Amino acid sequence: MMFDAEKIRKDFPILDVHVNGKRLVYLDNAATTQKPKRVIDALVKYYSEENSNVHRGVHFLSDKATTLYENSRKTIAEFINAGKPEELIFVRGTTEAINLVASSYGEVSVGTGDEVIVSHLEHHSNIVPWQILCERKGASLKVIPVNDSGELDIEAYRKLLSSRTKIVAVNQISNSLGTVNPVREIIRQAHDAGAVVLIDGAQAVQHSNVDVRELDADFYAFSGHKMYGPTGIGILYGKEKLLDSMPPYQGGGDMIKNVSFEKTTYNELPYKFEAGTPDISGAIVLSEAVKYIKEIGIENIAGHERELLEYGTSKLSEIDGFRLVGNAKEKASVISFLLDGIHPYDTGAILDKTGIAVRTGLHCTEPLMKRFGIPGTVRASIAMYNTKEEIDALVNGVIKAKKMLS
Ligand code: 7TS
Repeated sequence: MMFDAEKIRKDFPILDVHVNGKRLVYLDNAATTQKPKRVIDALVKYYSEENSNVHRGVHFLSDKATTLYENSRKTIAEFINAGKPEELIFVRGTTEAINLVASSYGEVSVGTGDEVIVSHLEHHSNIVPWQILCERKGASLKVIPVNDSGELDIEAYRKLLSSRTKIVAVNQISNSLGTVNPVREIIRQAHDAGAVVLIDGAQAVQHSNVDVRELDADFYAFSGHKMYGPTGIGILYGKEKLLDSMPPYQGGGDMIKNVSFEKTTYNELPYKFEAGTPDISGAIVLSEAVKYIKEIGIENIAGHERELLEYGTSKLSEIDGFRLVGNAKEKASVISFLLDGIHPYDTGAILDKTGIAVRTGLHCTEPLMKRFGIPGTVRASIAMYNTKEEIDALVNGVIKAKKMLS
């Protein structure tokens, strides 16, 4: 298929919105992506024709909702090449997925004097749950350092690994800088040391081909809303053997086999980790987003985004006083930058006046910003529906902001 961003744009109703009298240029895709009409329609269809609770009733609609919910699990499992649909747990998002692992797997695997390794590139949601765990267990948190280009120091990582290391948790693609981390290598080395690995794929599944079995990831987490799906739904993938060995994360309906006041027994995977009524509509609609991505082709999406990333980086770099933050050799979809002497928030506010949506600030990566000694960045993040014209608009907006603010 020939990639045609203009054609794709027509699938996203919100891209016709005007902001401050200007056509919206949406470059805040790392925060959340917009939704194609078929995803929106699937949500309306669910509540108009299919709504019921799952795994409960004997009636027609309950059966229908359950089938759609479980089919969705299959579609998403295939998308990341999981071994079995049962290895996918529906959660609220990446944050909840990481908390589940830190809380449940952490409970049985981490003890006093043990170590958990994260990287300096992590989102707060892949730092704080591990800190809480380490505090509770008397374990310590170790950090893989990052170089001036925003790449992980793999040699230093090798030295951090030891028999004390129980868990390594890193992202596949950095939300702040766009660095693509060598996760296959990170996983291999962790396994050699006897540790398990959680990959935060929140910024990876929508930009690159993810194969959890090829990576040999033990856990893999991502959010529906960053991959053209709804908010409130995400996935925790875990190897069956690990998930089976873990205690429940939350107690309630659906996660049990039998309940008595003397002894309760737990349900099998994946239900053991899905207490209570889940986000049924979210789970079903997420598979619609996955089908959409598959039809367009993740390689086509990645190719288009790479072109825009290179074009934007080179155009912006021509601007006097432009400073790119993060120039890793392997990068995806994120241009983080500063203008000399200008606060990122001010640049973002001027861009907003011209209809351009970017994010400014710390991007939930405060330790990383501290490492670079900066108050944050302006971040333009690219999705499949962005165009060269929009990148030109960003470049012109940045030139304008610079003139107005310096
Ligand atoms: N991990 C990474 C790498 C992320 O980029 C984010 C969200 C999360 C975890 C948390 O995901 P959630 O869906 O559970 O909230 N990142 C961003 C961002 O870059 N701007 O806003 C949210």
